[in-house]
Amino acid sequence: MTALPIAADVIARENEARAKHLATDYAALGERLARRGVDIAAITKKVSAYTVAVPSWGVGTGGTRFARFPGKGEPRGIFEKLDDCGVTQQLGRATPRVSLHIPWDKPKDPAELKAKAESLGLGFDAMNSNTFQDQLNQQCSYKYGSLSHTSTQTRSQAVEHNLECIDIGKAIGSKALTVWIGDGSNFPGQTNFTRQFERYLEAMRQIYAQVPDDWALFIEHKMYEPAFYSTVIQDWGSNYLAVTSLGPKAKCLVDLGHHAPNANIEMIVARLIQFGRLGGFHFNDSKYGDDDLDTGSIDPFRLFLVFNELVDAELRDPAFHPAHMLDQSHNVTDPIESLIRSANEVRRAYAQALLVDRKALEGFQDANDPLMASEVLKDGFRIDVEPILAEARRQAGGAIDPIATYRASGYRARVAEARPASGGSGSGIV
Ligand code: LRH
Ligand code: MN
Ligand code: MN
Repeated sequence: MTALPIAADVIARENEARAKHLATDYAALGERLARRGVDIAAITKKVSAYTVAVPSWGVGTGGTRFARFPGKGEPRGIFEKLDDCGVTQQLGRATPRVSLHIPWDKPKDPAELKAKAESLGLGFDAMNSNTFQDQLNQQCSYKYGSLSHTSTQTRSQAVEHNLECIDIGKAIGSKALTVWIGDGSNFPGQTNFTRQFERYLEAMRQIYAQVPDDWALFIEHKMYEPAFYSTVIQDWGSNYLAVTSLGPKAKCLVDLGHHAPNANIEMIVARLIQFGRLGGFHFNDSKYGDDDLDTGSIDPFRLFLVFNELVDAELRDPAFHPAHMLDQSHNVTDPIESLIRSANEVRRAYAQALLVDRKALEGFQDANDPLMASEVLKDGFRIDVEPILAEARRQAGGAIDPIATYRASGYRARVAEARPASGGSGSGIV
């Protein structure tokens, strides 16, 4: 068993400096919540159990199509990416699983990869296939599409790639495959919408047939990019049509950044839940498009509203467990810090949603009292739940202030010595 990346005494020292203030703040919040009949320990327990997966590609500095400005000590391969994910989990205690992207993370030996992850206290989340790029020595190009391509040979190649992702996933203990394709068109008339969607569905049926019974097949929609006129699975409507025509293992995946700026995402979430087709999330935040900014950094209220729907659903059906993952691109921050902070934002939204007085809310909704219904909902959002989040980390062996502790640990400087700088120009999300 390899040692965890951050020395235990650094965490202990940093926690000691903050423990007294946390205890005071936690007790004060506990008292405030008790007045409303809420047991803070029960909320803390729920928050502790609430985890979110991190994307392997999130630990490298991202980029735009204009440039990429790499940070120091960037991971050079999946093993180093796992080390960085190990730091995120060790300090934040909210991210115990990693989601792989193939072929970016294709392991030579899946068993070795699994052992490495286990040594860091990590497991694997959904597998992500990639038919939106051409790889070196690839036989057919995806320039004009992949699963919906006009050529049978290209579609077969894309299907085979997805089947390979399932095989790798089986070997490392994953339980889901996420398919996002960039297929679409750039010009009206370039493609026939109907025939293109038929080809996509036919290819997806071949993949679906090979999805193990205890797995889920997530389909991710995205409004545009790289195709700028039309995209095959452009919104939750096409996504819903696809999953319902495939079968019960297929579910819709909602990436928060993949909608038009004013779309009512929380309502989309509610609809998909109601009809049993919400599979999971890619959390991030955005201002203009698929900006992939840190979760909760632009519009934390919207994140809260999404969680309001999730908590509502959880109360109706305790077996409701959609998949949660961060999917964001870190261009100007240390990715480890962004991931820790973003996972905390997800937990914050969850805790705030748990604090909404649902009985009162329902009463005001039924009485057609919009002002009070809105007040009751916002009341959950206004509560500063940070002491709950910090206490959940502390109880789990993490850091009370994970970012300060990360900085104090000197991890980035240490890996910067061991990992030479990677290339800076060009575009890319990894
Ligand atoms: C597409 C996307 C999708 C990919 C990831 C790298 O924009 O959100 O989830 O797999 O980016
Ligand atoms: Mn995504
Ligand atoms: Mn995206």
